[in-house]
Order: sequence, then structure tokens, then C-alpha cells
Amino acid sequence: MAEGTQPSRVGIVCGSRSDFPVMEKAVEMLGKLEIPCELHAISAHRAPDLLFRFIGGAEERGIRVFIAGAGGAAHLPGVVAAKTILPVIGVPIPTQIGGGLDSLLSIVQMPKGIPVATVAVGGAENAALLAAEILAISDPALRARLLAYREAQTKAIEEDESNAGL
Ligand code: RP5
Repeated sequence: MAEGTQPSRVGIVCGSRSDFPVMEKAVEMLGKLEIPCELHAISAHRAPDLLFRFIGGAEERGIRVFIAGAGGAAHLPGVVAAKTILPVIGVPIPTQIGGGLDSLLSIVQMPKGIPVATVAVGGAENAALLAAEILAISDPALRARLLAYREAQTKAIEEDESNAGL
């Protein structure tokens, strides 16, 4: 699913359309930061050849970071990382097992040699923010937008009526 007309900088992939409600939070956050992205549902075990085609063509199309979400035996982020040297951020999808403990452990416990940066269960917003921080290293305009986002976040707490007088 293409999210815009500009070349995507972040490639978001998840194991199933049932993961979209979580992963769309990353799309939304990247949109706020004006970062073009695309979201795909490509299962690593049901459609491995399609997944490899997506990863294989991504860098040439402008993608610089992957966000990969999966639930259960969540091998998708590790498989993506195995096929690229672009950074991969894993999002464990909530499940019926300990709220997503199976997803979390499957993604965070990558054996050495192939890293996957892992955010909290369901933490797609933070995956987007981490992707933005990686891109901002070489993009001063994006760095400025990220700083503005942080400042607005802090200001909203400072100005919350529960904190009046502090
Ligand atoms: C994983 O299995 C997906 O990432 C999803 O979280 C989970 C269930 O997939 P569906 O059965 O809903 O397609 O591959």
C-alpha cells in the first residue's frame, strides 16, 4: 500500500493485515513528521519470495529504514534483517499469550550477527520515532521537525491543568 507519491524513506511490513491496526500508528507518526513511507502485509512464512522481492528492491527505491511487525512466532523482523544491512526496527504485535510476550521474545532475542532493534509490544509510534531519529542524522530539516515534536510534547505536559501552579 503506497502512502504517498514521494519515494518512501521507511518501509513498513507486517505479517498479516490483522496487524494493520497496530502498524498504522507508525504510518500516522511518520506522516506527522512528513516522512514518506509505505505499508505492506507480507508474511515471511506464507509469501517468502514476495518478501524477498520487497526487501531486495527497497534500498534502490529510497528506503533507508525498515519497520517490521509480527505476532506469535514473530520471525518476520529477523528475516527482513537477514536480507538487508539497512536498520530494522521490530514491533511485537499483541497476542493472547501474556499480552504479546511470545511476539516480544521472538523479536528481541535475535541471536548475534543480525540485529533487530525492538520496541515495546504494540509500540509502533516509537518504532516510527526511532526510524525518524535514524533518518535525521543526515537530514537537518527532519532533525528540526523532530525537535519541534519533542518540544510540543513537553509543553503539553507543562501546560496540563493538573500541573497549574508548578
Ligand atoms: C503473524 O501471525 C502475523 O504477524 C499476525 O500477527 C499473526 C496472525 O496472523 P493472521 O492469522 O491474523 O493472518 O504471522
